[in-house]
Amino acid sequence: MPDCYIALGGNQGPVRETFSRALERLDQHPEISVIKTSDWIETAPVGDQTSDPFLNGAAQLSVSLSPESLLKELQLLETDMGRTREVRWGARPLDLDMLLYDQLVIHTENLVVPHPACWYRRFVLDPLAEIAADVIHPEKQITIQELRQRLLVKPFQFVLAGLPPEETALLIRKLQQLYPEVQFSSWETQELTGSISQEPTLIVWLGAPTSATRFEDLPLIPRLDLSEYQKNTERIVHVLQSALDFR
Ligand code: A4P
Ligand code: MG
Repeated sequence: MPDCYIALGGNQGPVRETFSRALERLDQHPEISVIKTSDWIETAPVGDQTSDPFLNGAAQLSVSLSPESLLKELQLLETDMGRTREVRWGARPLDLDMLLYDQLVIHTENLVVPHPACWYRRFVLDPLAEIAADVIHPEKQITIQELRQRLLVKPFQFVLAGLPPEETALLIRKLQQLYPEVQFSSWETQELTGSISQEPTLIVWLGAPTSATRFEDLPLIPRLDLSEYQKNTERIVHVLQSALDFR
């Protein structure tokens, strides 16, 4: 039966109890077995929609449902545990994200697998690495343990790509003030001066229409397409915050 990994998150109500109830419910489903669970870790909230700390964890499931049917089950369970969806990224008793489904790569309107943020978020990778250290991420082609280890290398090298030089410089100045310990640079400038000394931890591609760099030209492992959020500094800050740590 296919092996699937899910992330559990929540920051409203008795979250530990909600996690236990949710896992019990999943295990009772005739087409789902809960194989393994991680420890639950307390994490600082990423994003400004809520200020309460989260509990995060991961679980391994063995399922005979299709990915789409499993997503429906997860969403039904979120709703049954009191989840409403007025505010995206708002406080929630339970968030269930599908991280991996065997080695499948799915990009449909309702479902993206592997979960697009699972490879750079510490609050996802830390619990996932406990139960799936040697599992390969089918898009990045390295293991979960290796994805986590990459984020621990200091200094954290955060590279911006795909914006005009003056916009990149402005953005770097803003970000540097918020995160003095991070090394920021521009992909395009580094290429010109040949100053790439260490592999970037993350390369965020912001894809301006005039961009000389195409997303596909960037190295597979650290590249992240944030072109959807081009002018949204907040979104870039969230990515960085979630990649740095979870305290
Ligand atoms: N969707 C697509 N792919 C998937 C997938 N692989 N798994 C679609 C689950 N859902 C998937 O999700 C929005 C839509 O994503 C769904 O309709 C589904 O069709 P949602 O769960 O309704 O909304 P959301 O969770 O508010 O949004 P999203 O983008 O999933 O938020 P995130 O990325 O889960 O972030 N801070 C800490 N410390 N810990 C957290 O767990 N979580 C968030 C939410 C913010 N800050 C956090 C945490
Ligand atoms: Mg979610």
